[in-house]
Amino acid sequence: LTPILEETLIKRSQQKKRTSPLNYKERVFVLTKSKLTYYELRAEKRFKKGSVDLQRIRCVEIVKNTTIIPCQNKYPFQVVYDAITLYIFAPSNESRSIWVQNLKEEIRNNVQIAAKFHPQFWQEGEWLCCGQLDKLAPGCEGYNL
Ligand code: 4IP
Ligand code: ZN
Repeated sequence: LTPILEETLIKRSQQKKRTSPLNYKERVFVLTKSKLTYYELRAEKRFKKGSVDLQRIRCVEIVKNTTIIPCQNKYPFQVVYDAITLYIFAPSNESRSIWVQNLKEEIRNNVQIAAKFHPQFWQEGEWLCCGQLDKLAPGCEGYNL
């Protein structure tokens, strides 16, 4: 499948387990018609680290940042799927806009688009936007595709 977009971005660990570390990794992100996949680049070779089926995505939106971002890229956006929020950091506002725009376009016809989302980060056990302490707490702002 020909890629729609391809760029080196930074991602925050998704912390799928309670014990998962919080860290930031540079990854090559590739968007196709069916998947968002990220690879580690080592010795000029790509190693697949993860992939999200576009059909499972419920929300893609920029993150309104109110804190210091501890990685080089300062333009965050979020990809919400299943019960997980994947935070990705773009190097510029323009790059972020392109990713958000293209992802939104590809998920347009998804059945499970969110009605609400969290506009700020989940950090240190709370949603910075609304102060809710449950990672699965319903979104606090209306979502528009
Ligand atoms: C890993 O930390 C990486 O950040 C993984 O990212 C991440 O997986 C892991 O989170 C996290 O534990 P270490 O490299 O220090 O082990 P990547 O896959 O890009 O290398 P995700 O799920 O974010 O891809 P958990 O929650 O999956 O363990
Ligand atoms: Zn919130």
